[in-house]
Amino acid sequence: MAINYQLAKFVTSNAKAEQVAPSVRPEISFVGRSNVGKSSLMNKIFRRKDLVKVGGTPGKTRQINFFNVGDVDFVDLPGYGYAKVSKAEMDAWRPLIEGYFTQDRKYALCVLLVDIRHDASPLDVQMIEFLQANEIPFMIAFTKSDKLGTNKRRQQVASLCRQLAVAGDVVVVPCSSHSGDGVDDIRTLIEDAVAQMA
Ligand SMILES: Nc1nc2c(ncn2[C@@H]2O[C@H](COP(=O)(O)OP(=O)(O)OP(=O)(O)O)[C@@H](O)[C@H]2O)c(=O)[nH]1
Ligand SMILES: [Mg+2]
Repeated sequence: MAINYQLAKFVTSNAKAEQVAPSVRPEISFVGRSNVGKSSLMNKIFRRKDLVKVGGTPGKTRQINFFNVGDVDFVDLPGYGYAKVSKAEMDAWRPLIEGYFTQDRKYALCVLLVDIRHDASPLDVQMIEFLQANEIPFMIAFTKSDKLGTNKRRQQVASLCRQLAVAGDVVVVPCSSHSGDGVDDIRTLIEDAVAQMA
């Protein structure tokens, strides 16, 4: 099913998981470390410059932000693991993300983002375990691929798959919101996931 991204619009921000409205359409969510490029990838997928707020300062997205695109909802979740904030702020993401993923919702696909340049963090591993334990369908997007050459990119994908202990059936896509690398593949995976829910 093709998604008409021209329809993309902001719906609402929720500061608490309990405030989130019941789910009525398939949802595509974006989760990952602070500054990994979640909001940028959403804009790229939507073919919009700044519908989703992109941060110069990590920790920009601190709420659950909902966007609607016709028959599909998109969810920008707060980034985790940004150390240069207070302890209270540092852990603020946990009840939001865990609260969001343990509701009775139409989880079509979670896009878990990991920076292709860096080692995976223990929180990335925990997030994968959490998604698997809750039976949330997910894929992994290795972001900022424009920052590496072809060989290094391939090496990092292999290395990160080992670090994250991803099984063979988990789809991984190197991508870049700057060059557009991998973005069409992610759009196709989203459309397939939505079609599966019908
Ligand atoms: N080179 C490069 N930079 C990127 C890419 N995607 C995002 N960035 C940059 O990375 C920074 C963070 O991007 P965001 O999209 O705000 O990241 P986020 O994951 O939404 O961050 P939080 O909301 O803080 O969790 C910005 O300065 C972006 O311009 C990419 O594909 N390539
Ligand atoms: Mg963001």
